[in-house]
Amino acid sequence: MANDLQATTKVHRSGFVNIIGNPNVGKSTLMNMFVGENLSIITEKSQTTRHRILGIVSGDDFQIVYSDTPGIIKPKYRLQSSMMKFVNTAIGDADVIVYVTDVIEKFDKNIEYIEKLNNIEAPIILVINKIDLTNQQILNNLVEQWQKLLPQAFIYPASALEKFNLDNVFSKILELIPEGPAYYAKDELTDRNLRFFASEIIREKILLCYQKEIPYCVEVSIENFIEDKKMYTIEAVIHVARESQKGIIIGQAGKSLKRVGTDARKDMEKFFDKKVFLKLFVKVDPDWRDNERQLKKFGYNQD
Ligand SMILES: Nc1nc2c(ncn2[C@@H]2O[C@H](COP(=O)(O)OP(=O)(O)OP(=O)(O)O)[C@@H](O)[C@H]2O)c(=O)[nH]1
Ligand SMILES: [Mg+2]
Repeated sequence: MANDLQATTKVHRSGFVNIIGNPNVGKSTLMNMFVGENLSIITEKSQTTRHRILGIVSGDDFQIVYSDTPGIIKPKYRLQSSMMKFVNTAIGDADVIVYVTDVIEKFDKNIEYIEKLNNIEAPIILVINKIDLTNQQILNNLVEQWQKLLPQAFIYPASALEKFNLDNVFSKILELIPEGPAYYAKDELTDRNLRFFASEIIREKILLCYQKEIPYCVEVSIENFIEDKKMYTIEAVIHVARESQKGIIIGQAGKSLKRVGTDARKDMEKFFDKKVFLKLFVKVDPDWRDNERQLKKFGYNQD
């Protein structure tokens, strides 16, 4: 009887925990570690993440809806403006903000954004990431600087890669999210579909295989995704902004494209736990990064 009463009066907490910060500081690594799945692609190149991607973690009495977001940049073309819209929306609808910095970037980089954070109501957890790359003295200094910059933030030095101190960040998040119902079914992991993950896996391989500006001029769309009991047949188009980039993507005797295809297929088979037949095409869409219609098609809404 007493147990029944306890069960019915148990509080349920839920909230949007939005992960924000400059490029390359480890936002996606952090979200993947919290969710326990590789939902977001991770590379050592900045601007790897282009979308807002949800990762959901549920327990009996809580649901945390994480948002991974693109790194904060000053937009130079429309694609980047859309990426920054995702960040701004995430700042606006957060129950808790996890602002990620690392031990490499200057603590006062992007000072305007930090001032913006000082004026919002949502509680802020500041994660100083990659502490595996520094020593205690440098870290103590950094913590001190951040305390001055963001006095209301709860500061946690951590290493997302080495899962150091993440349990304490998680406990703080649980403490800070408000009482509320589950927003998603308890067994849901993300808001994204299989097509999205297929396109991101291909984009990750492009980020890894090509140098300089090439990955930044590329978008991937899934034109066909046929789900069979035994295998997925996926047809994807790699869009480039200029004719000369098409040749680079394909490579000599098609070698580069073949490598992207093989690496992406292997990762997809792991991620989907299915055999995958992947067909890649390359298409020139002149200056797609500034073309509103194209950007909409790729899931970057301007409004
Ligand atoms: N040494 C170390 N490297 C890390 C840590 N966390 C992430 N990294 C590395 O930092 C690089 C960037 O990680 P991401 O998670 O892609 O960073 P991000 O902030 O999501 O980057 P964008 O999406 O480009 O804004 C990758 O090479 C990661 O492996 C960490 O705790 N320690
Ligand atoms: Mg990222």
